[in-house]
Amino acid sequence: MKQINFKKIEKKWQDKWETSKCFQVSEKGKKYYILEMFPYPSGSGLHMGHAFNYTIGDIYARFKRMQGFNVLYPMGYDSFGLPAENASIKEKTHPKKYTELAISNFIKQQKALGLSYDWTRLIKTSDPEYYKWNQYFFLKFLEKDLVYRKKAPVNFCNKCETVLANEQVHNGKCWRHTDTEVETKQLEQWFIKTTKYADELLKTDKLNWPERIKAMQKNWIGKSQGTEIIFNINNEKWPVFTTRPDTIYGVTFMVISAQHPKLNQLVTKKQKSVVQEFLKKIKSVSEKDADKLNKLGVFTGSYAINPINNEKIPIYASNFVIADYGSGMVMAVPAHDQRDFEFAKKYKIPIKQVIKPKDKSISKNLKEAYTGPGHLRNSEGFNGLYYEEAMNHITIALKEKKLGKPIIQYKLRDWLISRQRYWGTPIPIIYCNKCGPVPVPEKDLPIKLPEKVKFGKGNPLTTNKQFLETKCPTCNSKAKRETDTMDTFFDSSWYYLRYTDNKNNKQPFNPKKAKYWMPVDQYIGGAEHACMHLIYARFFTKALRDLKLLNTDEPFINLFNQGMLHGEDGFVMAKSRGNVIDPLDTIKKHNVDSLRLFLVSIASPDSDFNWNAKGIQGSSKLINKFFNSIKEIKTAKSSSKRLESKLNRAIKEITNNITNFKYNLAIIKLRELLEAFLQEPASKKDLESFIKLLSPFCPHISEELWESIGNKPFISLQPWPKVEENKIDKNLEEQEQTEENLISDIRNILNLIKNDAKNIYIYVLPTELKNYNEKKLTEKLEKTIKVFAVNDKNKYDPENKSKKAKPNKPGIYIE
Ligand code: ANZ
Ligand code: ZN
Ligand code: ZN
Repeated sequence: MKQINFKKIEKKWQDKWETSKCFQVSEKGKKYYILEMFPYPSGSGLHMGHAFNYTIGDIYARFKRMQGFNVLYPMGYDSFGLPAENASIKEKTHPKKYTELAISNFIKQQKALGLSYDWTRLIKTSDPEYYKWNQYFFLKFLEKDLVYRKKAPVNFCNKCETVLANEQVHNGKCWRHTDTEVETKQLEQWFIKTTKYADELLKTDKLNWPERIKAMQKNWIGKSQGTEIIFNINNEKWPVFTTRPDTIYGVTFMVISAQHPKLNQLVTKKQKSVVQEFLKKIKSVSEKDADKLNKLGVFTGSYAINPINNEKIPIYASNFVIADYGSGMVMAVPAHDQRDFEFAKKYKIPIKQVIKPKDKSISKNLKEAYTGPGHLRNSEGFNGLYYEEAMNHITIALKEKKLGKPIIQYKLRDWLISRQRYWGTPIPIIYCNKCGPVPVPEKDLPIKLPEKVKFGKGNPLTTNKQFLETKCPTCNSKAKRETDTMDTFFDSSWYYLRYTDNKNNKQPFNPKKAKYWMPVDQYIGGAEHACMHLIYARFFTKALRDLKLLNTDEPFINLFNQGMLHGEDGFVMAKSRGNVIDPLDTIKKHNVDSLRLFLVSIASPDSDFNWNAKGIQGSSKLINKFFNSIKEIKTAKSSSKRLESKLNRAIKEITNNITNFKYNLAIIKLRELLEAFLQEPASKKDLESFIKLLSPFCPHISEELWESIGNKPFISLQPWPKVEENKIDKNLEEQEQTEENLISDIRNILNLIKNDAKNIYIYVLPTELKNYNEKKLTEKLEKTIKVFAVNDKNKYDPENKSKKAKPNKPGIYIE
C-alpha cells in the first residue's frame, strides 16, 4: 500500500477551512444549532473524553450542514473557577495567565481534530466582556425579586474554602472533593430564586432527553403534596409538613432539626447542657447523609399540643430532620414511619398504631413500622375510614379550625451563588453603612476583577483595598464592595445565548439573533450535569423569557449523553489511574481521521467503551484502505444496477444512522459499500456520493479525495446525497441475503467437520439457479463449489441431498 502523507493532508485542509471561513454563519436560511457542553480549560489540556465529545458533535454538525441547514456550531471556554485559581497559586502564576495559556492550548488541540466550529464566535467566561453580563443579569434578577440575600445554614467545603450550592453536595461530600464532608455554617449569602420555577422545571415532556436525566431532575426538584398542620408550642404556632395527615392520632413525639434556627427557643433550662453537648457531637451533617447516620436525638424539654386531640407531645431535636425542608420540624408517627420507629425504640417513646392492615389484626409487638394501606383505628371520629379518605377528612377538619391546610413542598432549594474565592465574577453590590446593600448602577458595569492581588489564605479580594473601597452609589459616602464572586455555574447558564451574538457590547445578545438561533437543537455532553448545569440553564432561559429577552421556554430541545471512555484496563480514563491516552499522541502516531473513526465506530456513542490499541490500528488500516482504493477507482459512464442499489440503500441507512447517533452502524455500512465500489463499475457521481457519506467521519481524507477526482473544495459544503428509492433493488437484496445465509450454513458445517472437505455441492430450485454464483461462492468459501438445479438430470448427487432443497434454502452435500 502506498504511504499517505496524512500530516500534509490534515494541515492543508485545516488551513483551508480556516482561511476560507467556510464554517462561519450568519442569520439566514433554515437554522440548526448544535452545541457541545463547553470545556473548562484545564492546564493539562484536552483529554480523550473531550475528543470523543467533540467528534460526536462535529460529525453531526457536518452532516446537518450538508443536509442544507444553516448550522451554528460554536466553541468557548468556561474559564473561571476554583481549579485554575488553585493551580496558579501552586505554580506561582496568575489565574489569568494560567487560563489564557490553557485556552490557547485547547484551541490548538481542537483545531488539530479538524472540528468545524465557527471560530469567530469564540467566548471566554473570564473575559470582562462576558462576565459584565453576568453582573447585568444579577441586577435584572434583583429588580425582578429573583435574587435575595439571606443568613442561612449553608454547605461549606474546607478544601474549596468556600460555600457550595445544594447541587454541589453529593452524598454529603463536596462534588470536587469526594473525600471531604461538607460542613454546615451560618452565613449571609446571595441566593437565586430557582424555586420560583420549580413547577415549570418539572415539566419535561417537550424535551427529547434521555429518560434517566429527566427522572434525575424530577427527583431533584422533588414535588410532594401534603398537609401543613399547626402545632401549638408554648403558645406559639409551629407549622409542620406531613404527607400522612391520616396518622395524626399516632403522633407520639415531635422532632425539630438540630440545625433549626429557632431550636434554642424550645430548649428548657433543665435540658440546656444536654442539648448543647448533643449539638457538638453531631456538628456537621448534610442533607443526603442525614438519613444514613444513626438516628441520634435529644429531648428539648418542651411539648407541643396536637391540634386534633390536644394531647401533649414531647419535642426532640435530631439530625435526621432537614432544617430547610418543610418547616424543619416533623410530627413523628413511629408505628407507621420507619425512621420514627427506630428513633422511638432507641429513646423508649410509646408507639401507637392507627392504621390497621387489611385482614390482619394490630400486632402487640411491632418489629418494624407498618407503612402500607389500611383503615383507621384509635382515631376517634375517623375510625374505620380508609387511610386515603382519612387524609382528606382530617385535612378538612383541621382547615375548619384554621389549624391546617393542603400544601405542596419541593426538595429543590434556591441556588446559593456566593463564593468566597477570587477567580469568578464579582457580585455587583456595594455595602453602605447608611443605605445597606446597594446594587451597582448598570452604567458602572463591568466591575472588573483587580489583577494585582495577593494570594494567600482565603479570598484575596477581602484584602485588596483598591477593589474593596468605593463610594455608595446612593449617598456617596464611603462604602465597601461585595467580595464574594459568583458560582461559575452562573457563567455556564447562558453561554449558549452569547454565542448567538458574541461581540455585542451593548446587550448580552440581540433578542432578534437569539430568536433566530434559539433553542439549541442538539446538545451533547456528559450525564454528570443532570442536576446542576442543566437545571440552572433551564431556570435561566425561563427567567430571561420572563424578562422579555427571549422567546423560548427551554434552552436545549434534544440532549445526547455520550458514553464514558474507559482505559485499556477497563477503568474510567483518569490521570489518577494512569490509563490516560492523549489524543494528540494518537493523532501523531496514526492520523486524525483514524482517531475520529475509532472513537465512534467501536460502540454506539451513547454507551461506555474501552480504549483499545488494536482497535485504533484497525481504524487506521481502514482509513488507508479507503484512501488508497478510492483513489484507484476508475469511474465508468454509469454504475452497475447492483452498485446503484447498494449505494441508495446505504444512503438511506447511513442518513438514518447519523440522525440517531448510531455512527458505529453507519461505519459498518461504509465498509460494505467500499467493497461494492471495488467490485462494480461506478459513475463519477456515485463515487462522489460515496465520498460524501464518508466525509462527516473522515473530513480530511474526504476533502483530499474530493479534490483528487477533479472537484473544487469543499466537500464539507456539498449537499448530502439524496436517496433514489426506485434504484433500490429488493430482489437483489433478497438474493444476497439467501447467499449470505447459505455461506454461513456451510461455514457452520465446515466448522463441525473441522474443515475436512474438498468439494461442496449445492442443490437449488430451478427458478433460483440464477441467484447463485459458483465463482463467488468458491472464492468466499475457499472450496470448490458446484451448484445444480434439483431437476438437472446430470447432477452429481450421491446422497440424494437435492430432495432437501426448499425455497431459498438449498440442499447441501459436502465431500
Ligand atoms: C408524619 C408521617 C407519618 C410522615 C408517616 C411520613 C409517614 P416527602 O415525601 O419526602 O415530602 N418530613 C417533613 N419535613 C421533614 C424534614 N424537614 N426533614 C425530614 N423529614 C421531614 O416526605 C414528607 C414526610 O417526611 C413528612 O410526612 C414528614 O413525616 C417527613 F407514617 O409526617 B411525615
Ligand atoms: Zn471542595
Ligand atoms: Zn449609602
